[in-house]
Amino acid sequence: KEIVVSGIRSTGFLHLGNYFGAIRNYIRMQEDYNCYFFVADWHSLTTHPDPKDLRGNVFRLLAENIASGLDPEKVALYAQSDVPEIAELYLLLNMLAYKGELEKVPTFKDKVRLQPQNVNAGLLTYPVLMSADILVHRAIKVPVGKDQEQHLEMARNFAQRFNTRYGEELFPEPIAFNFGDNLVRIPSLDGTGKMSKSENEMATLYLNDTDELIRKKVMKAKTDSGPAEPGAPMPETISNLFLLMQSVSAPDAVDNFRLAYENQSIRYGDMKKQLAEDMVAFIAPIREKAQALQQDVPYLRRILKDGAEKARASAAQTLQAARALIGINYYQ
Ligand code: AQP
Repeated sequence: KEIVVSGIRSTGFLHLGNYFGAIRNYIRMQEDYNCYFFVADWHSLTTHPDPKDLRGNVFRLLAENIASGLDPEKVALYAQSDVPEIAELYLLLNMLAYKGELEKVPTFKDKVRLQPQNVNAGLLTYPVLMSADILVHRAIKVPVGKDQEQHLEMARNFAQRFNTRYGEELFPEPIAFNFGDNLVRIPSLDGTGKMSKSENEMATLYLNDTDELIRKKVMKAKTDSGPAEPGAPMPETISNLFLLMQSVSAPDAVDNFRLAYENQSIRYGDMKKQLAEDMVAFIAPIREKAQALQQDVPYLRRILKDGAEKARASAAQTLQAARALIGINYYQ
C-alpha cells in the first residue's frame, strides 16, 4: 500500500476548506492506503502559543476528524508531539535548508505581515518541520489544499538534497494529492481570501457553526448587484458561490442556478437560501457527532495513544536509517 501523510494545525475550529481540501481526501484514502494523519500541535505554537487553548483545540480537532468520517481503526491518527522522531528529522533537515529560500516562502511573508511582533524561527522553518512530518514515514502522497502546494515542492527538494548528500534514495519525493484534477481552494464568503481557522470568522463556515449562524453567514455572502452583461466573465464572488454549491448541493440544483445565471434570470437571494439549507444539512450531523465525541475524553486519549504507537513504529525505522547514513551509529 502507498504511504500517505497529512496534518492539520490545532489552531481553532475546522472549516469547509479543511474538509474539502484535506479531510474528504483522508476519508477516501483510508481504505486503500497506509495512512498517517496527525494533529499538528507543534506547528500551532508558531502562531497560537497560549497553553490554555492547546488541549481543547487538539481534542476537538480529533473529534471533528472522526465525526467527518475518519476511522481510527483504519488509519494512524496521532498528535505530532507524540512522535519525537519528527523533531529529530526536522533538526537533520534544517542542515539542508537555506535561510534565503525559507525567507522567500509566501506563507512566511504573510505571517510576518500578520504578526510582526512575533517573527519566530518556527515560522521561518515551518516548511522544514512539515517536510519532516511527511518524510518521517517516507510518504508518497500528501492530501492537502492548494495553499500547501509550495510547501510540498520544498519537501521534495529537501528529500532530494538528503538523498544526494548521503548517497542513498532514503526518501521518495512526495506529491500534493487530491481526488480530482486540481488541488482545492475553498474561498471565504466575502471573496477576500481562503476560508481559514483563525482569520475572517464571519466569512468562514465552521463545522461547529449552528444552523442559524450558517444561514446568517451564507445570506451575507457577497454577490454583485445583478446578472453581468451577456458573455462577460462570471464575477469571482458568484463563481465562489457556485463552487460552494457544487460541494454540498444536489447537481440538479446547481444546474438550475447555472442556467438561470446564463439566462440572466438568477436571483442571488434564492440561490443563497438554497445554499444555506444545503450547507445546514451537510454541517449539522458532523457538528452534532463531534460535540458528542468531545465528551468522551478517555476514548479520544486511547485513539491518540494507539495512533502514536503506529506512527512511532514507522518513524523509528526511518530515523534509524537516516542516522546510519549520516554516520550517527557509534554503538554498532
Ligand atoms: N480554504 C481552504 N481550501 C482548501 N483547503 C484548505 N486548507 C486550509 N484552508 C483551506 C487545508 O486544510 C489543511 C489544514 O491546514 P491548516 O491547518 O493550515 O488550516 P488553516 O485553516 O489554513 O489554518 P489556520 O490556523 O488559519 O492556518 P494558516 O494561518 O496556516 O492559514 C491543509 O491541507 C490545507 O491545505
